[in-house]
Amino acid sequence: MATIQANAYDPRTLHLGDEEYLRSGHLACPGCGAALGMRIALKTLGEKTIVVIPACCFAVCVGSYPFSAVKVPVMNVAFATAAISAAGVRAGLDAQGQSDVNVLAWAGDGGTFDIGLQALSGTVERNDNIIYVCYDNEAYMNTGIQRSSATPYGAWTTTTPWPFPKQEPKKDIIGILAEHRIPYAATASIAFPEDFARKLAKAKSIPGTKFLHLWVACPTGHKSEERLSIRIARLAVETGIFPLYEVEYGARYTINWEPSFRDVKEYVGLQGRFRHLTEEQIGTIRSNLRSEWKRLRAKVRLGNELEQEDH
Ligand SMILES: Cc1ncc(C[n+]2csc(CCOP(=O)(O)OP(=O)(O)O)c2C)c(N)n1
Ligand SMILES: [Mg+2]
Repeated sequence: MATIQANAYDPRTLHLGDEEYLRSGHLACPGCGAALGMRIALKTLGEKTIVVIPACCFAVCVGSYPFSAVKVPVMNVAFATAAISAAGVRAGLDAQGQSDVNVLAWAGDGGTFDIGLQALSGTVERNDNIIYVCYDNEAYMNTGIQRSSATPYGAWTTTTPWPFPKQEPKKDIIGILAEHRIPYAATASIAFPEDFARKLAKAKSIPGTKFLHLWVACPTGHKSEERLSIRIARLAVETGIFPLYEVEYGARYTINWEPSFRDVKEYVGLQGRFRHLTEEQIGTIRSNLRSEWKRLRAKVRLGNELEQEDH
């Protein structure tokens, strides 16, 4: 039965090994959450992995040919094509009988929520056997911090400058993918590496398309201190702004971490992109958060009901 497995994982169970697949000397900014995410992802998936990266910060982080900061093969592809390019790599590997090689699409929020969504939708609909990780820094960071549909309400970006911060809420990407009846979709955070690693390992074991939505801190774009990246990522979860949960076949929802619901002021207060927010706007974030959690808990209940009816 799909019950809430609140705070279900044990941090002591994380054994990722000593092997590093993301070398020091990569070109990520100090405090970059995506670099930490890639480090954890490759340690979990291992050397039999091919990474497909569209235009995004990470295409830069890896370095330019003939150099690479990543120890496994990397393919750089056009902005909108992460999912279908990864599916193509998968098809080639399968044709060669190399079905034990993981194909990891690693794309930003702009390349996933916006420009790559159509290709991703097609890949999920065909259920191509890839792991897709969207590292979400909540804007088009590589080209100078432009708003994406993953940018949260109230955030400053260069295209939502003060006094006109973003007015629209963040797009519910997991909801969209769940409605495709994707075998596995989950959110994850760099501040919860055990949970992220477990989800990657689970994704690896399931055939078909798997989607992970990884929240990452971005000191450059969020106007935050580099040393606070993990604290901010943790607060995104603990305030309830970024819930950790997973969905199987679009129906079975499981909340993986029950937050302490710390006040959102703690989270926004550490990021310059929210510095202009009024009390009223912070109140709007609080009430949006409450209604999002109601929706999420309703989805968990619906999943439970459907499962009980099936038995
Ligand atoms: C078709 C196309 N349009 C625009 C660009 C320019 N471009 C390169 S990276 C990027 C931003 C990507 O944003 P996101 O996917 O969120 O990744 P991030 O840079 O934040 O890591 C843009 C707009 C491009 N390379 N190709
Ligand atoms: Mg981005």
